[in-house]
Amino acid sequence: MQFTLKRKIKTMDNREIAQKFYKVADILEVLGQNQFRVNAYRRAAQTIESLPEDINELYKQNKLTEIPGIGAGLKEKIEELITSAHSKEIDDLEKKVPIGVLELLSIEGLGPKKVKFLNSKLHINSINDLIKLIKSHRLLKFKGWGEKSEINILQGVEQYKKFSERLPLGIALPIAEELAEKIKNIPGVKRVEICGSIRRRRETIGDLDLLAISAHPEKTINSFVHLSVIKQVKASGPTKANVVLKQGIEADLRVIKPESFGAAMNYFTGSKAHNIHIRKLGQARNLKINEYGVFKKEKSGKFKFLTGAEEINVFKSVGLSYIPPEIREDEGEIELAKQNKLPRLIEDKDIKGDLQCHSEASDGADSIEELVAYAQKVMGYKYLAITDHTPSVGVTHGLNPKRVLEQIKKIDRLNKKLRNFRILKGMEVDIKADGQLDLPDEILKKLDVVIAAIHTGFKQPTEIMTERIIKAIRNPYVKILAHPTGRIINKRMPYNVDIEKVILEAKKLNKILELNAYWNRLDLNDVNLKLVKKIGLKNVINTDAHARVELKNMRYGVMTARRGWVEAKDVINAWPMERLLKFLKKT
Ligand code: DGT
Ligand code: CA
Ligand code: CA
Ligand code: ZN
Repeated sequence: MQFTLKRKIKTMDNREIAQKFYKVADILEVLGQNQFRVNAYRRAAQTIESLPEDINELYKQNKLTEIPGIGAGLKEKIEELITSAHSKEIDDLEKKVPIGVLELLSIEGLGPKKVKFLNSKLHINSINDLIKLIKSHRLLKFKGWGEKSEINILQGVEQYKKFSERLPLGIALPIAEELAEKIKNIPGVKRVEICGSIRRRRETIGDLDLLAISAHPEKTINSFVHLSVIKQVKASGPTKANVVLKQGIEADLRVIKPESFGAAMNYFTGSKAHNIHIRKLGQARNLKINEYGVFKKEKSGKFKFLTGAEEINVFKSVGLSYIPPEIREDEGEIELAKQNKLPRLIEDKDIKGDLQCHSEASDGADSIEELVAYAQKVMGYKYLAITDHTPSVGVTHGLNPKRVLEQIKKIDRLNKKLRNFRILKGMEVDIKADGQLDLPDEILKKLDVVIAAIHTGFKQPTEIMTERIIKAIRNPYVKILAHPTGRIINKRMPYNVDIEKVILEAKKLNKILELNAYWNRLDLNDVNLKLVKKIGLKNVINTDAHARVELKNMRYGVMTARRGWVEAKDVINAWPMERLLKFLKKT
């Protein structure tokens, strides 16, 4: 018998190719190239990012040009990237614009035109150059730049620095999951768990904390630090290592003895405040609790090992019921666990449908049929609301009344053919600057679910913005306010809105504030969700998917809901459809 050894060539996956294309679009834009070409790259990147299939498979089946927006030129680039991880033309482009210049694009308020000006006229090549320039006030000599721009740029720089320290959960979690898989494949490894802020599902992540059980700790650490995803090894010992990953985030791996694994999981999951509180409860019972286990202080003064293999026993040792990681923040969970009164947090399997997604009728990538098939077969849902945009949302090809009526007919037709599933007729109607809705009431009243949302005029002062939103949700047909604060994690602050006032008003009107599950929105956040819970308002968790695969973002919504102490009974899309429809009619 003969074995052939195939050398593994590094190829790029969907996400990596999409990122490359986004970068090319930025470079072309800074170079002042044809906007059409810039858009082609950016659209291709978006499409590839949300493709349900592995682009490497499409390549093998010679189907790349079947991807919307991929012509011969882009196909060639993708082929080069897949087969060699490089493309001559892209490499050359990257040499023309230093990485520091592209970084300037991440600063709010600095678009490609301004960056091009700063780079070509003033030789600004990095954020540090930019700060020096502002401090010298040389910029004031140029037309179009004033003291206001100086202040804005400095604020933008501060914000960018703050943002770049932590990764959004939606980026960090897939990285951690892939890394954990790789560690599991190291010979001798028996178990791997992701702990730290990721396990608590915080919306941004500082570093990854991984724990493992292994038959050969030292060998395992040695294999770990040699994984191809690791860029730099900062520290490495016989049972632990601290590394920097290719994606820029740090990771700690600790190999733990099986008898201590549960205690270590508890310790390294945190939060620190929660840990300190648990340890104090232990002290009151003469127990020492640390990452090795729970120990009892004996009369001799020595400590005797009691337990450590199972995490739940750490809680039991201090008289608590098991506390889910998402709420371990020392914000009252320990007191409730003592009385066995913790909320029953919502789970993925509780979700029965999704009430916000976009079809190709507006700016989505897929047809209603494709979205529905995915919702039914992959997500296991009973219903899906199609909620396309309305015309006043600039580039989304929003639906005017005539097209809404056509879409309603289409959905009625599709529903006749479906079994055990219903498509709900919806719209995400834009709230204009004055609080008016972008569709007339006689159209809205024909829909099963109307969602209102802000898409423009983000800079209004608090009072005006708050009134604008409240005016919109007073419309009797509007049931849900989408992404209520408008924040984009690590990119855009919430708009100026008195969200507490909106929450109180929603309560009066019996309207619902969405928890938007799109990975970089998570809006409402955990803090606001707790406020919603406190005043007894219901929730809805929607993905706002613009392609069928994005329906999978639901898990980030559920994670955030759990952090906000949300229970399934309060989430309207965790209800059976009949109850949901009754509720929507009544509000
Ligand atoms: P991050 O990485 O900033 O997103 O947040 P964490 O929570 O993952 O924090 P990290 O990586 O510094 O530490 C992981 C866990 O280890 C943390 O959640 C609790 C535990 N821990 C770290 N330092 C201390 C400490 O000084 N005391 C106690 N009790 N626990 C600690
Ligand atoms: Ca961490
Ligand atoms: Ca850490
Ligand atoms: Zn959209």
